[in-house]
Amino acid sequence: MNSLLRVALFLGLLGLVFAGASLAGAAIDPDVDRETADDHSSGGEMDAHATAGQPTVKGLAQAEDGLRLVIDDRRQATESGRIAFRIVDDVGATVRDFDVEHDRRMHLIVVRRDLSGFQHLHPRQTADGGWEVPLRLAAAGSYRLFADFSSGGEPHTLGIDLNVDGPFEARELPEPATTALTESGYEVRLAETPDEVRFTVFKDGTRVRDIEPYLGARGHLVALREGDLAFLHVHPESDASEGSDIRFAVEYPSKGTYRLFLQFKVDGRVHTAAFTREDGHGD
Ligand SMILES: [Cu+2]
Repeated sequence: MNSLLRVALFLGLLGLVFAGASLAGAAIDPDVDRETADDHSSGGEMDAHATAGQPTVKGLAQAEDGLRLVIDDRRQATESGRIAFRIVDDVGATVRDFDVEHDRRMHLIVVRRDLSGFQHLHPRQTADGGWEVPLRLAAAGSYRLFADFSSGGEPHTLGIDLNVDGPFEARELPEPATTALTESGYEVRLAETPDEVRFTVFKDGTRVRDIEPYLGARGHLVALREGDLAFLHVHPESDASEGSDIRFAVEYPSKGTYRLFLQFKVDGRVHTAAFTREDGHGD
């Protein structure tokens, strides 16, 4: 036997050993594969279940579902005290048709990214389909603007940032509390169940019962998640038989810290009460 043949035989044997090993492996692997596949599928089901059970959030994107929020002139927005913006479709054409939602066709929510300086505005539609409204941004910083509207029967909340130059000092988020005072001196108390947030209004220690309709409900609530300013789905409870309570269905999409901005109307004026809530019922 020459050395070349010996090498060839050795390689051949080596090949047989490997083939045998992989055959043995193949005989065992199907079980392993099946187990792995089972794991994956059950994991997938769990994920799908969790996703289906999770309330979705809005307002994290500037463009969604073929619609995009565009600020016409950023400099004008920060310097002239007036903002003009529009919703454009995927070919850049200005969307003109909006549905009435909460009594209006367009709601503009403005808040600095540290969750201070909340504003809720109702812009006027211009002849070209855009929107404009006076906007005063008193302090420097990065602001989040939410255009909340419905078009073609589909509700949308698009978010965009707007920066105001100048020295900026972030405001620390107030501690979680179940009582808040409006600038106008109304005290609002919050009570919460897993499905519902309930607000009761007091003035000088007396319960205020004559709350006027505001935006087609007993109040308006905006709930934002600290950290990414995710905009929560909130539904006013239509049942007004409770008299002075203002109720909403709120589902927290995750654990975390949230800022709730309640607006209600008394004596023809809109009042805002803000609450910090920690660790929603997300699980
Ligand atoms: Cu509004």
